Amino acid sequence: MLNIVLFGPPGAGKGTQSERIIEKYHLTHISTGDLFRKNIKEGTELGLRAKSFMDAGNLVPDEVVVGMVDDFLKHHRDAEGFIFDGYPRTTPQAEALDRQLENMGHPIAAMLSLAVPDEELKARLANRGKTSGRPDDQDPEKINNRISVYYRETQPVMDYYKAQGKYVEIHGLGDIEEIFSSISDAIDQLS
Ligand code: B4P
Repeated sequence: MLNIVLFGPPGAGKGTQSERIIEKYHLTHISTGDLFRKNIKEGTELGLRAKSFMDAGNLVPDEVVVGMVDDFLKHHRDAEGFIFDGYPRTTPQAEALDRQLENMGHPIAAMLSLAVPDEELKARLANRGKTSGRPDDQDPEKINNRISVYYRETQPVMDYYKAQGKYVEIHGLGDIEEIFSSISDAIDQLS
C-alpha cells in the first residue's frame, strides 16, 4: 500500500496532478475540497457546515474534516493506497492522519509539495473562476485570503513531514506534463 500526501497552496495544481497520479499508480483519490463541494451540492448537513467557511476562503474546522476523512477511509478499506489531495491542511489534521493510517498499518510514504509563486496562484484561480462557478475563485479578496490562510495555518504542515524525513519539493511552475514527470520520478523512488 502506498500513501502519499499531495501538498501546496490553493491553485498549486493538486487536483490537476492528482488526476494523473491516480491513473498511473491506481491509488484511491481523496480530495477534501471535492468531498465538501459534493456535500454542498447534495445539501447534506456536512455540506451546510462547510459552505460558509469555504465560500469565504477559510478552512473548515478540523473536527469536521477529520470526521469526514475517517468515514471515507472506513468505506475504502480495500484500496491499494491513497493520494491525499488537500488534506492535511493543519498540524492537528496531520496528527490525525497519522493516527488514522496507524490503524490501517500503512503510514504516509511521502509529502509531495508543489511550489508555485503567489502571483501565478492568483492568476490561475482567477482564471478558473471565470468558468468554475466556485465562489472562492471569483473574488480577488477571497483568493488573497486563501493564500494568507495557507501561509498562516497550512504551511507549518511542511515542517511536520520534514521532521519525519518525508518532505519532497516539486517545482510546480510550467508545463503540466513536465510537473507530472517530476512527481512520477519522486513516486518511483519510493517503491
Ligand atoms: P481545494 O478543493 O483543495 O482546492 P484548491 O486549493 O483550490 O486547488 P488545487 O491546488 O487543487 O488547484 P487545481 O489543481 O484545481 O480546497 C478548496 C477549499 O475547501 C479550501 O479553501 C477550504 O475552504 C476547503 N478545504 C479543503 N480541504 C480542507 C481541509 N483539509 N481542511 C480545511 N478546509 C479544507 O488548479 C487550479 C487551477 O490552476 C486550475 O484551473 C488548473 O487548470 C490550473 N493549473 C493547474 N496546474 C497548472 C499549471 N502547471 N499551469 C497553469 N495552470 C495550471
